[in-house]
Amino acid sequence: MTTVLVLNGPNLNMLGVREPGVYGTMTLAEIEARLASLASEADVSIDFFQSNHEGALIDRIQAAYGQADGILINPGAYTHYSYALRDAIAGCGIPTVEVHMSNIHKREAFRHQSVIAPVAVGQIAGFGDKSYDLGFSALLDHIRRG
Ligand code: CA2
Repeated sequence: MTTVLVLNGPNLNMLGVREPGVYGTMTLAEIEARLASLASEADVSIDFFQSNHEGALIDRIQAAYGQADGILINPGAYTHYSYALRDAIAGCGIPTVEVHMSNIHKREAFRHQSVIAPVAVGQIAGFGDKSYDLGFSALLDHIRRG
C-alpha cells in the first residue's frame, strides 16, 4: 500500500488558534483529518508528524527511509534557511512535495527563498489550507506515475 508522511514544522501547531488573518481558521488537526479522509478514499496509508524542533523533523524523515513512498511537508520558517532539513530530504530520496498556506513569494523578502524547493518534486503555495489537499494530490500523481 502506498504510504505518505505529512510533516509540519515550527508553529504550525498554532494554526487556527492565532493569526487567523494570515493562516485562516482551520486547525492543524482539522487539516490532518481532511487529508486522512482523502487518503482513505485513495487507499493510501498516511502518517502525521509536527514538531517545533529541526532535529525531530530530521529524525522523522530518516525513520521514513525505506518506509514512506512520499512526503508532504510544510517546513514552516525552516523553509527559508534549514540546510539540515534540505539534506535530510535529499538524503532519504523520498519524493517530497513542499506546501505553504500563504504565497511566500508575495510576502517579506526573506520568505521568497526556499532552500527546500530544489530538492522537492514541486512547491504549492498560497491556497490556504487547500494547499495541503493540492499537494497531496500532486504527490500521489507523482508517485503513481512512477
Ligand atoms: O505559509 C506557510 O505555510 C508558511 O510555511 C508558514 C510559516 C512561515 O514561517 C512560512 O514563511 C510560510 C509560519 C507558520 C506559523 O503559523 C502560525 C499559525 C498561527 C499562529 C502563529 C503562527
